[in-house]
Amino acid sequence: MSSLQTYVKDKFNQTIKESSDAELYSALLEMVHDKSRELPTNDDKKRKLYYFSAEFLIGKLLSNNLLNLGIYDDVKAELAKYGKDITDIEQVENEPSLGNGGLGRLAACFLDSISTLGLNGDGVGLNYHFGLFRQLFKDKLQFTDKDEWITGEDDWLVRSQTSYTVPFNNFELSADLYDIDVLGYQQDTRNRLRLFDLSTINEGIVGDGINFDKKDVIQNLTLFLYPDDSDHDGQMLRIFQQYFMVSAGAQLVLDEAVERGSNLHDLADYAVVQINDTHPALVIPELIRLLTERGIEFDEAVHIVENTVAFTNHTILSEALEKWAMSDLERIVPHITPIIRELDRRMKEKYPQHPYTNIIDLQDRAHMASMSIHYGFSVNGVAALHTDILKSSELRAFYEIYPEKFNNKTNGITFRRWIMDSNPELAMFLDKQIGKSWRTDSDLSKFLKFKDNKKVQKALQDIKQDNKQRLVDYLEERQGIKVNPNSIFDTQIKRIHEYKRQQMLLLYAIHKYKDIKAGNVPQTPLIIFLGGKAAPAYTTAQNILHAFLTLAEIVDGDKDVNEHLQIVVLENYDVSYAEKLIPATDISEQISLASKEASGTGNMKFMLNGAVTLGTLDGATVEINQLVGDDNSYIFGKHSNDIISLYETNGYNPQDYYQTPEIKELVDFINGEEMVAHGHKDHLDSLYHEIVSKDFFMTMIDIIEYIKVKEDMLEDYEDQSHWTSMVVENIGRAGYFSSDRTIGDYNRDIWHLESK
Ligand code: 26Q
Repeated sequence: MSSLQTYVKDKFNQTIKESSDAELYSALLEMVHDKSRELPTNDDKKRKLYYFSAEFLIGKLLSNNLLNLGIYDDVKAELAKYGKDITDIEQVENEPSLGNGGLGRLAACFLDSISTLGLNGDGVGLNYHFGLFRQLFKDKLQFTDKDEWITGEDDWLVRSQTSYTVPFNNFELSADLYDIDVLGYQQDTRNRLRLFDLSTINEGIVGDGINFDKKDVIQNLTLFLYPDDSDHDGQMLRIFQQYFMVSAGAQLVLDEAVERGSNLHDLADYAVVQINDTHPALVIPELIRLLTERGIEFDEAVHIVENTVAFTNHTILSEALEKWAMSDLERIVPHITPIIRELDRRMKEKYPQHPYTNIIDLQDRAHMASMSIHYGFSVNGVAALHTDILKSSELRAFYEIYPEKFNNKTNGITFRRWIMDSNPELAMFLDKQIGKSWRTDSDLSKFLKFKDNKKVQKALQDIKQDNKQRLVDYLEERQGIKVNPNSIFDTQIKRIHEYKRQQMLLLYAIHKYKDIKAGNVPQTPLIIFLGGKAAPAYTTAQNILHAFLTLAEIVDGDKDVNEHLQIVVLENYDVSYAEKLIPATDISEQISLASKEASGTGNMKFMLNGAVTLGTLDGATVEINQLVGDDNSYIFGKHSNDIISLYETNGYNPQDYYQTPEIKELVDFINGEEMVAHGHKDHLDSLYHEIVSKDFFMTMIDIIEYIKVKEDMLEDYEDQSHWTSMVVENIGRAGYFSSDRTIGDYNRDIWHLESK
C-alpha cells in the first residue's frame, strides 16, 4: 500500500477512491507534515539568520511542499489512478493572506531559497488570524471582509512549546509561537517560519467586514495585518504589533543563540537579524534592552547589536518611511524609549554635521530608517537603480557617513513556485530542450539557441495557449467570467497605487475602446486583466478600481467592441490567482513612474513565463531591459533622473499636459456621460479631479508614448514567429532573477552563513 493510501485508511478508514477532495487534502497534509518533521533543522550550524518581517505572503503550500519533497509526480499519478485530480485537491487549501504585496511575497521566496541552499535561517513574524482582507466587488466598488484561513485542523501551523511574555506600559501580553516548516527543493534539512500569536486573541470581536475595536489590543493584536492606519488608533495598534513581534522574536534569537553555544557577548557570531523594511526596526532597542537585562553593559550591548542587525529598504515613498512620535512610544513601550533617546544622543554627538540623519527629529518623532542605518551594519536596496537612488538622493546623507554599509541586492523569485509549480508544462519542455540542471542552478541560457527554431516556437505557442485555457476555466469557476482564450492577454497585477499608474492603463483602455468604436478593429482581440487590492483608506485607489469596473461593464455591453476588447477586473487578487495569470500572459505591464518602484518582482515572474515586458525604466525592469535588450522589451517614458529633477524643481504642471487634445479626450471620458451612466458620479469626478489638478505621479507625462509603444507591440504580436523569438530571449535570460542567486548574494556579502 502506498503511503497516501495508508494515511487515508488510518484517518478515514476508506480508500482514495471513496474519499472526497477535502479528505484527500487532509490526508496529504498529514503525510507531508510527517515527512517534513523527519527532516532535521539546520540548528546544528553555529550561525543562524533570522529574517524579521511583518509579512510573509507564502501562498498555498501543499503542491509546493510535495514538489520540494520530490513526490509531487508520484502523488499526482497515484491520485489519477483513482480518478482524482490533484489540482482539485489543491483548491481545498485556504491561502493565508499574510502580506500586502511585493515585500511579503519576497520574504516567502527568500525562505524557499534559504532552505533550498541548505542555509540555517528562519523567518520571524506574526500569525494574523484574518490576514490583510478579502476583497469583494459589489456595485462596482471594493468591499472588504475578514479572510479566514486558519481551520484549526487542516493548516500548516504547528503549535510549539514556546511562549514569551511581552511587556507593555501597564500590562503584559503572552506571545505563543507557531511554526510552519519551510522545505527546500531536494534538501534533506528544513527551516521554519516562526509566527507569534497573541494568547488572549478573540476572533469574536470582529463585527461587520473588518471592523473591530482598535483599542482593545489585549484581544485584537494579531487579528489583522496592518489594519487601517489612517487614524491614530490604527497607528497605535501598529506600534503594539511591531513591538510584540520584535520583543518575542528577540527573546527567541537570544534563547536559541545560547542553546547553540553563545555566551551573548559573542551573539554576532551566532545570529544575524535581517530586518525587512523598517517594520521590525524596534528590534534594535529591544535587543539592547534584553542584553542589558541579561547582564551586559549598555555600551557593549549597543556594539553587539550593531554587528547583528542588517536592514533592507524597499521603498523611497516618504509616507512609507516610518516615524513614530516619541510621546506615543512613551505611552506604549516606555521601557525602550530611553534607549532610543540614548541612541539618538550618541549619533548626534558623533555626527553633529549630519542633522538629516537624526533619529529623533525636531518634532520629537523617531525615524525607524535612521535608527536602522546608524545601528545596523548593512543597508541594501532591492534593485540596482533603487540602490543608486538611495545613495544619491533619498539616503544620501547616510551614504556620506557610511559608504561601506550600502550594498545592492537585486530581488529574485523562487523558480519552484513561479515556474515548476505554476507552469509545469513549460518546466517540462525546458527539461526536454536543455536538460534538468536549470532546476537547481537556475541557468536557462542554453535555451537561447532555440530562438529561431520553428519547432520550439510552435511548442511554446501551444504551451501559452494551454495556460490561457487553464486561466479561462479558472476565471469562469472563480468569478463566473467568460473570456476568449484566442486573445492577447495583457496583465497588470499588483497593489493599486497611483505610483504604479493603473490609471494610465485605464486611459489606454479608454483609448482602445474609442479607437475600436471608430472602426479600427484589431486583428486579434485584446483582454486587459487588472488585479489588485486597494487600501481601505486610500480613496484614489478605490476610485481607480471603480473606474475600471465601470469601463469593463461599458465595454462588455457594447456589441461593436466586445468581440475585440474585454476588461477583466480580478476579484481578490492573490498568490493563487498570480500562479494562473502569469503563465497565461503575453504582455507584462510594468508602467510605474520611473524612480518610484523599488524593484518589482512580478516583472521577473512574467519574464520567466514568457511574457514580454511593456514598461518604464524603473526598479528591476531596468535590469530586465539590460538583459534582453531593446529588441526584446518595450520601453517608454521619462527616465528616473528627469523625474527626480521635476520633483525637486516642482516642474510638473498637469494642466500643461491635460490641454493636449488627445489627452484631454481620454481624461474627460473618466467622468463623462457614458461612465457616469454606469458608475458613481462622485467617485468618477474625484478621480478626474485628482488627475487633472494633482496627478502627483505624472500619468499624463508618459501617456502618449505609452499608447504608441503599446500599439506597436500589439502589431508585433501578429508576427508570431518574431514574437516567440522574443519569448525565448526572455525565458533564456531570466536565470539572473532566481531568488537562489539573490540569497547567495545576501549570504556572501551580509550573512556569512555556513553553506552545506
Ligand atoms: C508603512 C507604514 C504604515 C503602514 C504601512 C506601511 C507599509 C506597509 C507595507 C509600507 C510598505 C509596505 C510594503 C511595501 C512593499 O511591498 N514594497 C515592495 O517591495 C518589493 C520587494 O522588495 C519591491 O519589489 C516593490 O517594488 C516594493 O514596492
